[in-house]
Amino acid sequence: MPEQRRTLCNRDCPDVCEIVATVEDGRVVRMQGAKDHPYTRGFLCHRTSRFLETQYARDRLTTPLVRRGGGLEPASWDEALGLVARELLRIRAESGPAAIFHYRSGGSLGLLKHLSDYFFERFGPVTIKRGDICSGAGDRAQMMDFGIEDANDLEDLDASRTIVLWGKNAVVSSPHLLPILRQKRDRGAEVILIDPVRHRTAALCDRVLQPRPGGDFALAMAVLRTMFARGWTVPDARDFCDHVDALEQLATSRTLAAWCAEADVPVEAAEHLARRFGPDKPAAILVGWGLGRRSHGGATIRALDALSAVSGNLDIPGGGASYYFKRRGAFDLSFIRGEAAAPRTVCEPLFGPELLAMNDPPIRAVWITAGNPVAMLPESETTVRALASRELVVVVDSFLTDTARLAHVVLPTTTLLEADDLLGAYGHHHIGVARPVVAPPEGVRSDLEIVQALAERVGLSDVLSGDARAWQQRLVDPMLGPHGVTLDELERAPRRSPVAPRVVFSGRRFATPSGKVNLLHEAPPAPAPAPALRPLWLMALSTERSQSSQWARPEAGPATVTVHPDSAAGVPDGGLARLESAHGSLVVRVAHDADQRRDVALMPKGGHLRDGRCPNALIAARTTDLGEGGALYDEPVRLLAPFAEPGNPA
Ligand SMILES: Nc1nc2c(c(=O)[nH]1)N[C@H]1C(S)=C(S)[C@@H](COP(=O)(O)OP(=O)(O)OC[C@H]3O[C@@H](n4cnc5c(=O)[nH]c(N)nc54)[C@H](O)[C@@H]3O)O[C@H]1N2
Ligand SMILES: Nc1nc2c(c(=O)[nH]1)N[C@H]1C(S)=C(S)[C@@H](COP(=O)(O)OP(=O)(O)OC[C@H]3O[C@@H](n4cnc5c(=O)[nH]c(N)nc54)[C@H](O)[C@@H]3O)O[C@H]1N2
Ligand code: SF4
Ligand SMILES: [Mo]
Repeated sequence: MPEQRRTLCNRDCPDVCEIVATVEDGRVVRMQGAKDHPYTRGFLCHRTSRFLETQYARDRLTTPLVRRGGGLEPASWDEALGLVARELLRIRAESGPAAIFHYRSGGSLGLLKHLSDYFFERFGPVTIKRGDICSGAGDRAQMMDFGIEDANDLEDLDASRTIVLWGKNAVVSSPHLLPILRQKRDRGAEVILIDPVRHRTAALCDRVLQPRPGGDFALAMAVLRTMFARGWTVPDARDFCDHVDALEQLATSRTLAAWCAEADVPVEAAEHLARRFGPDKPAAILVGWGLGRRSHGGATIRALDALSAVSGNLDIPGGGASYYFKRRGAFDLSFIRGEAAAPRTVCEPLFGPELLAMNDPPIRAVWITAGNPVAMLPESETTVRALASRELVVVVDSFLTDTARLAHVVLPTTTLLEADDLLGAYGHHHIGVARPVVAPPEGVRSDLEIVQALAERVGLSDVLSGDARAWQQRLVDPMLGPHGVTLDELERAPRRSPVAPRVVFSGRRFATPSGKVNLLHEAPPAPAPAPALRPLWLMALSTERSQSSQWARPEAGPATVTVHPDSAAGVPDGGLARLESAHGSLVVRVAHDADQRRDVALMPKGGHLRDGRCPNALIAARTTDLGEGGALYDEPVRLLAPFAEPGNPA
């Protein structure tokens, strides 16, 4: 008899959907979105709709692998974990725990994944990562400005007259926002997209601006200048913001035309925005994640925060500068000290270069879980060199990724259909429990079971004892207990977090040292045009076909690079070319798109290095101005006909 079982999607995605899985004879035969979940609304995205091919893929790992001679060979758990425990104990004894690096990324957003951090903190504390490849700049920007980072309820958009998608491709990266946007638009809200890239989300917007990449700071200043000039900022801004005068000075230090030229948008567009944030408020900014991934991404997001604040939109219903829903806010993780305890940290976007350079002691062992740094962090070849030269690399994953291929030990783990975990979303305020809808295949263990088995072998079994449910209880009770919310209740159905605000800054309370918004008042350098030699900015962006490096279906052949026809270096639509940066080159297939800017080359993120499809093979490791994020979209590239390269006939 087929049976329907529910769980939550644990992928690194703002939506955290509720999945209804149909299970027959212990096998999932169908996945659908829950109809009664307020955000899932009965549908799943492209990548997760096709997840069963991944779940039952022939190349899924179901046994540990250990490197013998040159290759990775199947081994028992006892052998694999015995080896890892011995080596970790030896390295810790010889060089101290700082010689061990624990790296965890966002393969699963389950809260219990933090227990891997906890184990290594108790075993060490060991070296951990700092900064954040994804959102480091934006996180830091909002913390500086507001002292906390959280977002208004999506329902609060009911009150918005304008919704600005500032650098956000909802169709691809957050599809469950679409029904909400459509509904608000039907009710009269104007939806404005500001993105250098023309993408499918544009079809759903009333206005689309395509500024210069990194031109958003200038655009925000153009809007602010107009608002100051017309008296559209709120008169009591000084009561709740520091540095209003300095911000006004900055915004008025250049003409409207000059700011707009720097942003590469028409003056009329800036004036329209000023009106929407001023007399026509409320205007909500849904701040995307992409615009922060630039050298001055922190300053850009601070400029949007400032615009929201002095225009009087930040603290009112229908306003806000919403970037990140505080997904961990409902759970107690205070027993993990993280950076406060770590002897040393590795900056995530500089993973490869820092690993190679670290001394005293050098990093000798790396444990990687829920991440694929070779494919997803910049400078893939440096990451490869860094990992290939360590004594011990352990990777916990379900597949033999570009990273796992370099490991000495690979430990097979559970998928999203097998997860037993807690989840909060970074795109809405619902929280809940992911329940395994099927048991993992024989030979596969959860991250928790893996670190527990390791803990037993290194004399720390008491530290991690307790099953998944006991740990869930431990994370839930301290925070939700006082609100009368229990784990049992969360198991029955996801619900809105009782600790989430509806309008974060209503009451104008800020957690900054002065209690006021800390307005930015200095300009970063203007975005430079791409150099003449390599005139295109490489933007490797989310595609609906993959979750970062996890593809719904494996893709073969050269990756597609989309450019304006005038920027194709004479390569015809559909033709092959070489895409070259200062770091390397890839053979790609060129697609023409006359709707794109002439200064960008677009490519899907997440391509695999071994298939020659990895954009990070071309991208230098560099950080953002704030928060040690990855400045991933600031790499200049050019297209060359492939036969232009000697020894490489097309
Ligand atoms: N299908 C799919 N969905 C995903 C993911 C995936 O890999 N595939 N990844 C997930 C992850 S890891 C995350 S962090 C989230 C968010 O995933 P992101 O990929 O960050 O999603 P968006 O913020 O929607 O898209 C980034 C947008 O920022 C724009 N952008 C880049 N530079 C600039 C700029 O200078 N100015 C402006 N205005 N815009 C700019 C890009 O053109 C792009 O449209 O979504 C998740 N959702
Ligand atoms: N050039 C370029 N690079 C980028 C980006 C970009 O836009 N352009 N985007 C960046 C962003 S936003 C992000 S968030 C990062 C993402 O970078 P990563 O987090 O490294 O991305 P994934 O490819 O999703 O890797 C996650 C791995 O976790 C595994 N996994 C899934 N579930 C589990 C689990 O429960 N346990 C364990 N142990 N493993 C699991 C998956 O099989 C997968 O191999 O990449 C960044 N890299
Ligand atoms: S990846 Fe995102 S949109 Fe897709 S099912 Fe999971 S939570 Fe929903
Ligand atoms: Mo991300």
